[in-house]
Formats: sequence, C-alpha cells, structure tokens
Amino acid sequence: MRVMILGIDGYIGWSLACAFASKGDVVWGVDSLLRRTLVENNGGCSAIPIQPIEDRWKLLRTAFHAEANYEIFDISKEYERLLYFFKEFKPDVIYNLAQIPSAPYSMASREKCIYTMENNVIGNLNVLYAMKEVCPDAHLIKIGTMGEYGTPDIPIPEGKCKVTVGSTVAFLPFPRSAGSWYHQTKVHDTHNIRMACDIWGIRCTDIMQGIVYGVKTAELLHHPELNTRLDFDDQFGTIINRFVVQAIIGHPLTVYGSGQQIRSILPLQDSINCLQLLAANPPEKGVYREVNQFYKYAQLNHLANVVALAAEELFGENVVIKHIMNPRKESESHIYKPAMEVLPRLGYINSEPIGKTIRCMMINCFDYKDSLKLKVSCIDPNVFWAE
Ligand code: USQ
Repeated sequence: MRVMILGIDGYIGWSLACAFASKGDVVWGVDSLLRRTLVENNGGCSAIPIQPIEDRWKLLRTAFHAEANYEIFDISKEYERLLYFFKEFKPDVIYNLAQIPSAPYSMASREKCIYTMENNVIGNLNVLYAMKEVCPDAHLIKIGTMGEYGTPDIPIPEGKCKVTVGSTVAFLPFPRSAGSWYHQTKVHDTHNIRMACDIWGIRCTDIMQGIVYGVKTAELLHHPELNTRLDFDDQFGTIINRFVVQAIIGHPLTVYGSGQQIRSILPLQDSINCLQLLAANPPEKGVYREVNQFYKYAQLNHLANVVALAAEELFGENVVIKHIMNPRKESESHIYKPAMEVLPRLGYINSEPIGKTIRCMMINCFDYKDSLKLKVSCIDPNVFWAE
C-alpha cells in the first residue's frame, strides 16, 4: 500500500509510519515540526527523548529497509506543495494527523485559538481539495475526537442518530458539543469532510478517537532508537501519560476537580492497529464513514488509582493523588455511554490491559527521572477556560 501520513513526526504519526514501514508498505510523510516547537515553548519535552527528524528517518529506513520519504512544510499554508506531493506519490491512503491537538493551547489566548483553527481547519480543507484534484480515489483517514460529542448525558451513537419529527423519521448526524476551540476544529472538520464526500464523491473515515496512552508499539519495542514522543506538560500531555510521568518524578497526580469525569481511552498500540484495520477495509467511493475508536471508558479517579498502584508495585513509591481546582469548564458528573460497532466488526480487539501498558511506560520513563524532575514547572495547569 502507498501510505501518506500528514503529521508524521507526531506521537501517533511516527508510530504509524514505523508500523507500515515494518510491513513493507511505502510510506511518505509531511510535517511542519510544529509539535516539537509548541511543546518546547511551553517548557516541556518528550519524556523519552526522540531523535532529530533527519536522524529518525535514517534510522527508520535502516531498521526496516523501508521505501520512505518525507518533506517539512505546513499543509495549511503551502497548498501547491501539498498538491505536488500527492501528485508525485499517488497515495492509496492518506492519514491527516497534521493538527494541533491541544485543548488547553487553543484556550490560552485569541491568537492561539485562531492559530489552532487555521492550522487544523484550513489544513484539512487543503487535503480535501488536493484529493479532489489529484487523487480522488484515495481513502482519507482523519483523526477526530470523542470530544466532538461532548458529554450530552444520553448514550452516544456512532455518528448518526434517529430523529423523529412528527411522523417522519430520519438518521441525522448526532449533535456535536465540543468543550474547547481545539475540539471545535474537529467538529468543523467533520462537517467539511462529510460535505466533500457528498459532493465530490471522495471516500473518508472520520475517527472519533478517545485519549491515547502508552509509548511502545511492537515495532518501537524492537527498535528503541525509533522512539515516539511522549508529552507530559499541561498543554500537550494527555491525562494518563501525564499521570505516569508525575508518578515517576514524585509529583502528586493532578486530578482536575472531582475526577468523576468519564473519558474513552485506548493504548497507542490499539490506535495503530485500528488505523491500519481501517485502511485495509476502506469505505466505498463517496462514502463518509464515522467510527468511534476506543478500548474502554473510565472515570479519571479510576485512572489515577491505576497509575498510583502501578508505581507503588514497581518502585515502592507512595503516590499522592491530588484533586486540584478544575482549570476547564466541563461537566464533572455525567452519563457516558458511547457506542462502538464498526471497529469490532472489522476485527479490533484490545492488545493488552491498561495496567500492563502503564507499567511498560513507567519502566521506559524511569531512566529519565532526573532530567524529568528539572521540567516539573510545566506540569501544573496554566490555562484556565473561564479567564
Ligand atoms: N485532566 C485531569 N488532569 C490532568 C489533565 C487532564 O484531570 O492533568 C482531565 C481533563 O479535565 C479532562 C480529561 O482529563 O476531563 C481529559 O483531558 P486530556 O487533556 O487528557 O484530553 P483532552 O483535552 O480531552 O484531549 C485529548 C487529546 C485530544 C483527543 C482527546 C480525546 O489532546 O487530541 O482528541 O483527548 S477525548 O478526550 O475523548 O476527546
């Protein structure tokens, strides 16, 4: 398969590139290296060091004898270049992961809100236009988020829901209710992609993905020199990854508010498996396919307990769980019951229980404990939704 990964230098993009390259697929990618810069600007770093872009490409080609190529540019700003790259490569599948993935970053200021909107929404529109022009048969796989649905206090279907008006019944898109400008960009993308499929006849899988955690996949375990990034700062780290690093450096686990919020989660390995499964089973041309992608859902308090227990078992450390004032505006007590049918039907099963993934992360992070302690100031939240 000819695989194009936009955002190939990121947490998921890089792991996905390694997974495809190890199987002998041809992998080309684009990245603006924005994630590296934004994390650094926020005082963070990858908890497990990653190689500079040039080096990691050389290592990838060597490790898998891969036919792989990349370019550094911003797909939201350089449409002609994107067009040329698509034309040259003729992808079978295009993954769009070239997006700023941080709710707190997007809520930090008007400038950061607009930058997130431009980068994500215009970048994705450029992808849709380039597909229409040069590769209308390719399959776009776009990462959206379970956060598009918000917490509506009723069961969440997979994309569409039954609506009855008078005696007429229709299946319509389930209402979106994002809780940050970042999540809102994904809602805009969803509407834009749906329309592009309808009017241009392109095919797309739009993934409503839960929170990803973990740092190793089968390929990365065998090739530690190819590490993917693992963020833990208040803007780019996500909850479980942050808790793991906090436990390692003896920082109290930062549960926002009551911790009764419930979120969908999945390990990195599952995310990669699902992304490959969807590529192997594309929708028909003109079809917009929506997919909920998670392993299970859990309360934040439960996640904190799992991390604390793992650290105690592994290192004998007494981990403190601290409830701090919630910097976000979000429901802390709600019903959460999302459906997931497409992926299990295609064969998705969970790769390993959460405790195992967390212990693996801890063992891999432990070597960097001292340098991570120097980064402690990027852990506590600095962006407050209501301000
Ligand atoms: N939270 C804490 N403590 C922390 C960090 C977060 O209690 O130290 C809480 C938040 O208040 C929120 C939940 O944990 O209730 C999730 O926060 P998060 O930062 O882990 O994730 P979120 O902002 O929702 O966004 C992340 C990714 C995003 C992805 C999304 C999936 O950044 O790219 O789309 O997870 S989902 O949450 O299902 O929308």
